[in-house]
Amino acid sequence: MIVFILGADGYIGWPLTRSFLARGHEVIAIDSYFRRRAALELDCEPLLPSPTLQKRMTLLKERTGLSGRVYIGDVTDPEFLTGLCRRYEPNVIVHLAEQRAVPYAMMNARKAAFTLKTNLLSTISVIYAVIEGAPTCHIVKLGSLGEYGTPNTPIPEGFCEMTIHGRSDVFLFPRHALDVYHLSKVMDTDLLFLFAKSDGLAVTDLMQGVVYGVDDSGTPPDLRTNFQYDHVFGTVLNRFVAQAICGHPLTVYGGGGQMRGFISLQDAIECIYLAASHPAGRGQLRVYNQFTDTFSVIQLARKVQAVAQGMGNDVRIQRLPNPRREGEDSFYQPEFRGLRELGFQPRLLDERALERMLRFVGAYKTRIDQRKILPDSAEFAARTRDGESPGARDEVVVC
Ligand code: USQ
Repeated sequence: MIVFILGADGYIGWPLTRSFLARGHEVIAIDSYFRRRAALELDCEPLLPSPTLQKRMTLLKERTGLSGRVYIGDVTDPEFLTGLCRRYEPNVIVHLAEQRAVPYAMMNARKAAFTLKTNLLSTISVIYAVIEGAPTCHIVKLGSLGEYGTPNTPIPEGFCEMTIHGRSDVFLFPRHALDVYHLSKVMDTDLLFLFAKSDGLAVTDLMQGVVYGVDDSGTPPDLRTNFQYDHVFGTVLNRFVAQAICGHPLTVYGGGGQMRGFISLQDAIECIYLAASHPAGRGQLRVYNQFTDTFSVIQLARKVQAVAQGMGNDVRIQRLPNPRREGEDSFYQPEFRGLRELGFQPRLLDERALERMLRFVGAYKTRIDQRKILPDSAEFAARTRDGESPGARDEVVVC
């Protein structure tokens, strides 16, 4: 297959690029370096220094003989992407090139607008690039489980049948995004659904849970993907692991009853690969939920605490005022069938997986900068509903 990976410099994008290349596909790796620049601007640089995408591709070729083409450019520019589609006629476009951090989108109006603009314009640009440059290309789009919110019903994979006054039809399952980032993903899905119907596009929208994990499967250090533990780009489990290693209390927001789906980096790559190699039909928006486990945040913190303590670390858990508006202690039951039917075999988050992460991050302990774990008190207070700062509530240590 000829595969475009948009967002190839990212946490998922780079190992996904390696994975497609290793399986013999032709890869065009595209990135704008937005996350690199934003991390620099916000002083939230990742744990591992990573060479540029161009440099990593060169290193990969030197070490393994595998090689893909790299383009640095902005995929919200339709001419850029359409030009590349006409030139290479890809079979698949994997679209990961979005602003993906909830805290970033919550920082201020400019960043909220940037998130909406980047995510929607990149999606419409992908749609037109396919229509004008590669009409049979399958679009694989990274959506988010958070598009659904936490309804008090099981969450089907994208669609549900409704009967109103005795008449039935199939609809996109109602989405209840609770923040601007997730709302941008809802609107992405609506755009893709529209053009699947109107222009016969083949689309897979992957409703992915929170991704965790490290690039530890024998990858040389300068070819590893990044690992963020900071308060903007770090996702919760990666953050807890870094916190356990450096002796910072695990930062549970609110009561910790927020439920989420989780998936490891390796499994996320496997799922994207499976979806890409089993295309959706023309005119079809196919939706898969993509996660392997569900936990509440406090359950996750307790798991990390137990395993890290077993490895000799002293780990406390701290409840902080929640800087987000999100439901706690909700019913949460997303369905997970489609990817299994394609042959996916999930690896669950068990003690061994946590131990591996802790060991990997532990090797970089001296690089963890504790100042990046939380925003300063004023910024934190500005983000919480009632203006509480981390110091404003007595520290609660739960065991
Ligand atoms: N949380 C804490 N403490 C922390 C960080 C997070 O309690 O130090 C909580 C948050 O309040 C939230 C949960 O952990 O309830 C997950 O937060 P997160 O930052 O790990 O993940 P989230 O903001 O939900 O977004 C991430 C990715 C996003 C992806 C999404 C999948 O950044 O790109 O779409 O996971 S999902 O959450 O299933 O929608």
